[in-house]
Amino acid sequence: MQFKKPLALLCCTALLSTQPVIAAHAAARGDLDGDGAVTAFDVAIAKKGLLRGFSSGDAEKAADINEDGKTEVSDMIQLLRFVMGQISQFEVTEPVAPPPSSADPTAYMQKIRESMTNNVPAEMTAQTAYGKVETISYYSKTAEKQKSANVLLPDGYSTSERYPVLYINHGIFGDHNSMLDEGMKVRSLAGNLANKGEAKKMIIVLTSMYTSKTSDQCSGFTLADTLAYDAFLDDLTGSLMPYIESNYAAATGRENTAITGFSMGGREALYIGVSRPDVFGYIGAACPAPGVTPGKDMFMDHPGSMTEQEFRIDTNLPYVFMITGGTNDGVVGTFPQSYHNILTTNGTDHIWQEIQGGGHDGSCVVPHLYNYMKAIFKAE
Ligand code: FER
Repeated sequence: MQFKKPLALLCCTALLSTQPVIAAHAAARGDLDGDGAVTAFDVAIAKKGLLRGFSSGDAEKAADINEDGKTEVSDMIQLLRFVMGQISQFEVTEPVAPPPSSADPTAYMQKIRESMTNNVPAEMTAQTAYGKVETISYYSKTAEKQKSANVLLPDGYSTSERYPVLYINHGIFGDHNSMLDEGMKVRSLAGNLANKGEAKKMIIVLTSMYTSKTSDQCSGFTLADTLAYDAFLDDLTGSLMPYIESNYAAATGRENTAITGFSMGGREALYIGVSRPDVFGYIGAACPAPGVTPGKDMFMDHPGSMTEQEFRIDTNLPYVFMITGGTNDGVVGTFPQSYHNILTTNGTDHIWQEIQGGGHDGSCVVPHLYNYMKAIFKAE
């Protein structure tokens, strides 16, 4: 791909000056001082920025001449050659995909299993003013309308870095705000774990799963509503993920993409993860609700989004596949354990975490997220 000067500007350049000029707008490439022109002054600022850091995000962005998300000496060389008239366009470098991980999921999962705990240290759930929440609106091709999500950016978020992405799904009747509830500790855990260097800095996307052309919210425990939640598979992979990857400094690929959720959100994390192990290298679920496979409970008959035989992963094994269930869950009962049993029967390696006395709430979600966030994006 090449950066082209607008034709009109090219003419002006030729007529009025020998100095290369590009259109003036915020953070135009090469125009580090924002004066509307690319000159030797910009080269000087780039040099200083590379040596001692850039004074503003706009200048740093403008210094990324090849648009690969990093500012390096190679950018300055292109800038210098442009100012000297040796080149008339900036060459753009397509970001290089990270090499596929050679990690062995079975070995990695065993390591995680051995280091897990159900007792989350108190300092890890202490409230912290970590990161920044941005509410986004994206166009869902599946629902044919705008949908919302919350994006939690880590402290010190910078567009010159790339962060792995964890998608977290809410419970039934919830939305993108539900998992910001203090009882779930998403923000505090992510902050404390990152601050202590125990988890990777990551972008966390709190989703709003319900995906329907005709309805905006779940009406109850009905088959139509569960299908609208299942339609999130298409919405997430076809609309939300592309939005996140083109609007945030997101690392891509299954090694950098994780999903989990609570209850209905856990059910969808399982359904989505098992359906698309090529997209999600890390799969989790806390207190997953029934319905991925056929089953019946006090709420409804579930025909199953897939058969028990299909609830397996044979290729593209996840590096972490973690299911958490409490022994005192009055809403989903022993369904989390039944997913564990089906995976065992099907020979799909996974971690089963049972919380003694754990209920349908933070008592399971917090230990799940604590162990999961520590484990994800680290298999190598
Ligand atoms: C069900 C039991 C529980 C069900 C959903 C749930 C749609 C979800 C509970 C939650 O999200 O808290 O049979 O069917």
